[in-house]
Amino acid sequence: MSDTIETVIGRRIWDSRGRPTVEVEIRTVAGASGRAIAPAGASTGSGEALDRRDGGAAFAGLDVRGAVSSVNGEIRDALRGYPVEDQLGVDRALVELDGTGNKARLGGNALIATSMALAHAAAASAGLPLWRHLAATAKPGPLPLPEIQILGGGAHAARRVDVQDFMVIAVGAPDYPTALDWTADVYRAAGLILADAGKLQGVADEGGYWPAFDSNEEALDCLMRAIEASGHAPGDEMAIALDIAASDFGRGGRYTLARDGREIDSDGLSEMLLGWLARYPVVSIEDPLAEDDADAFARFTAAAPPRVQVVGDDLVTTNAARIAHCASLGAGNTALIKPNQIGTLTETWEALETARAKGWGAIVSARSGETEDVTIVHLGVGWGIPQLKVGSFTRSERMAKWNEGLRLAEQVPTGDALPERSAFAWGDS
Ligand code: 2PG
Ligand code: MG
Repeated sequence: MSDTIETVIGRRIWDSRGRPTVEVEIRTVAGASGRAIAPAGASTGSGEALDRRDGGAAFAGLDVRGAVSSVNGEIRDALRGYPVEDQLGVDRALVELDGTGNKARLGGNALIATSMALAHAAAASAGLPLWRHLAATAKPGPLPLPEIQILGGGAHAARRVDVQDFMVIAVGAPDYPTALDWTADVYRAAGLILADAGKLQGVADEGGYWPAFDSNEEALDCLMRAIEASGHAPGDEMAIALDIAASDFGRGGRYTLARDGREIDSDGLSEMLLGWLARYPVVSIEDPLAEDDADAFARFTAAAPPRVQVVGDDLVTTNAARIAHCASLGAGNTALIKPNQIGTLTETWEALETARAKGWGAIVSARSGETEDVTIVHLGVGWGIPQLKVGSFTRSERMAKWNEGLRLAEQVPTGDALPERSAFAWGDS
């Protein structure tokens, strides 16, 4: 007989920005339990499931007592007695119980923590690691290729530079541990370069250096110098990835570049970014245009060199219908997959499957507000998602995830191997 949900416990805990967040623990009748924590974005897309906050004076209105009460009330009452392995049924029940289009009533944070906790509880009940339990619906992949932040800007660093994430991808690394080793080299080199130049301001929300630069290009040049100083060949071994997060500084086809002190239109922004793609070894660029600028996004995708993957984050918000729509426009060729953008694991899976059916690449991603929760690493491995984006190479909420990958490498049949080149939406770099 199958194991069933005995109880659901909501708990108010704290994230990496020192803000309250929702943890959910699910216990089964047979004595298994699973736990998961909702992350939180800062540069959120308008199509995301609502991260429900209390408002009011406490913690700048960001408390989550309402969402936690919903878990300990309505959600607990609705889920008691469900078979623990019925992820689809439970996720459907959660969506119906909420009853809104964007999970606003119960809260996307309450729902995703519950949905992920169920997967953990089901894995525990079956005596399996989470990645193996998830792999029931997919071929467990190799370890995903890390995309790691070196410099942080945009909404994560008080807009010191416009671009949000300056990252590296160890495209030439033979395996997952080596990709981390090489990134550690670049991270260290960047720190020394910034300190020498007197340009180190602190660390941004995801742990990347927060540089005191006066232009986006200065940040790109610093990243290039760090790659060179690390001894890993720019382009062949260590490539650049950018998250422009353009929805944060543009709307209605107008973009304000705070650091460069000018306003430009969609074509102007595209031209500037295409110039960077021509001058620097970039293989991935995320949200180059704003979420309300899908036609320009499509023109940019067509104009970008074939070696560059064009990633939709705010544009598609882990939403199968939005991914299908953007694919039909040719806006982007890779989906960022963030479970809390959509609110349940089942809908996250649907977004991934839609991306795959459309021939898109996929990157599973953390948020800028994170915790010790490592569920997304198991999703990456269990569902065979070829890339993983977690933030920088410092701070425990980030390292917990990179380190979980090292542990999973000991368990998966493919060991520490990385995906074949054909798994990426970029060509030869
Ligand atoms: C993004 C994420 C992670 P946030 O834009 O891709 O870098 O940021 O969680 O703030 O949306
Ligand atoms: Mg993004």
